[in-house]
Amino acid sequence: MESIVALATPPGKSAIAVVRVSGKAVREVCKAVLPDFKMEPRIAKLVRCRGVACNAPTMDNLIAIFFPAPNSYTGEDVLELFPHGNPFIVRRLIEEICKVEGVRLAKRGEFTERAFLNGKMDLTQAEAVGDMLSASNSKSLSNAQRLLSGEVSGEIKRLAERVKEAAATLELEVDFAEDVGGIENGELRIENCLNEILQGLSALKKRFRKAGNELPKAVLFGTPNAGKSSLINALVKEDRLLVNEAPGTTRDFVEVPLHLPSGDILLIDTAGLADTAQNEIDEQAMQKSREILEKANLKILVTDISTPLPPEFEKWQGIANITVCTHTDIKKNSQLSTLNSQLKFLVASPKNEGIKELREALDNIFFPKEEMEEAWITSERQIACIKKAEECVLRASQAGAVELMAFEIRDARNALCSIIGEISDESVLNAIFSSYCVGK
Ligand SMILES: Nc1nc2c(ncn2[C@@H]2O[C@H](COP(=O)(O)OP(=O)(O)OP(=O)(O)O)[C@@H](O)[C@H]2O)c(=O)[nH]1
Ligand SMILES: [Mg+2]
Repeated sequence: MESIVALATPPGKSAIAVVRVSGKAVREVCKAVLPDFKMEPRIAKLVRCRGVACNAPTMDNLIAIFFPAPNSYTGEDVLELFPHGNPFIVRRLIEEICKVEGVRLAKRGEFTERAFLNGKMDLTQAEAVGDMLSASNSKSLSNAQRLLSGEVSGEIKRLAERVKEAAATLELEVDFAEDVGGIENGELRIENCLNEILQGLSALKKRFRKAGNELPKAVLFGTPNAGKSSLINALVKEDRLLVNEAPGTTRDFVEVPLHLPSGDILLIDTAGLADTAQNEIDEQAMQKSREILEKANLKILVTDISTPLPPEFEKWQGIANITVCTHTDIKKNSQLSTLNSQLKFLVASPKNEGIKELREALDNIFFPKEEMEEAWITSERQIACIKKAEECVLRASQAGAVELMAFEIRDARNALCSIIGEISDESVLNAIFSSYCVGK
């Protein structure tokens, strides 16, 4: 098998970059580009990297770590190099490495694919690597770690084992039936066994939660000049958005990431809404605001409490999840008592008043602190296999003929084994690993 090389960090300038090499040619690579490297296993060494092509004695001084097979990420010899994060150095380094015979650029996810093929992890764990890279809050991260540690694959293996036992029980029943000259299907002990498996599968099916690659959206809406953009600036602690005393400052909706203690969300600023539009652009801007509001995970009504409430206020409160009253530094208006929203916050954005409390509330709303009892399953592929296994077991339990039953049980086991990759076909592996980045 060819050896592979790739940049494991994002392209571009950075303090350091990480270049990974995996495969049999690692020793040759070291000879070619790191002439002074002694290749002591798992010890980071600062070494000279030779600039072969331009005849320079040194291209960079970098940190190198050698992980001999099988104790490496891929299970093969692995070399990890940490050059300066200069795209020119990185490109040259990779070019030099590719000149070594038997080395080529890695495909997307190929390091993890090799880890799977070499038995370093099963397929549910390999898929969890993707979750680890995309988790944007502490709960998804902790779930990805649980999947990576093999929590779900352990359960799948136990169920697959039960299905295997069911098949063995079925054989015994058949032998017994032949000995005593036939038994009623209803009397087969296998029924209990299948019911137990069905319960297990149905419980697993309920644990599906799509791993959201998109950040949850909180959309701010309200009248022009209510203080929506100022509020976002205060929340993200940066003058990120244009703020002005003239109404109608924000036209297009703008997305701003907000980093909360338990995870990231997107704040979306919108053009102010009014009963009637002043002109066509106004109308288009408001239409955009309404459209984006439809897609919100949380609708935040922003209202200037120092001015009379707008006529649409009651209607807006009906659709809002929380209400934020701005301008409380100017006048804490008696209108406050007419706000019936349970979730109501008072802020004065330019003075940063009430902002900390609102951040904490958003953190609790988006990332409630409930305990996670079981790791949830994030892969649609795994759920499809669980459903298939369930259908097979159901058909087995309803099959009259024993041969048919045995056939369905075998299919159920195959479906379970394909979840963890004990059975896998190339197209499934391609679909999984090609979604990863190069170098992972
Ligand atoms: N005193 C005070 N002024 C505020 C507060 N919030 C916003 N402002 C001011 O109100 C004006 C309008 O604020 P913006 O944040 O631009 O309001 P907006 O809702 O984004 O307005 P549009 O983009 O036009 O819809 C600016 O002059 C802000 O400085 C507040 O809590 N207290
Ligand atoms: Mg604005």
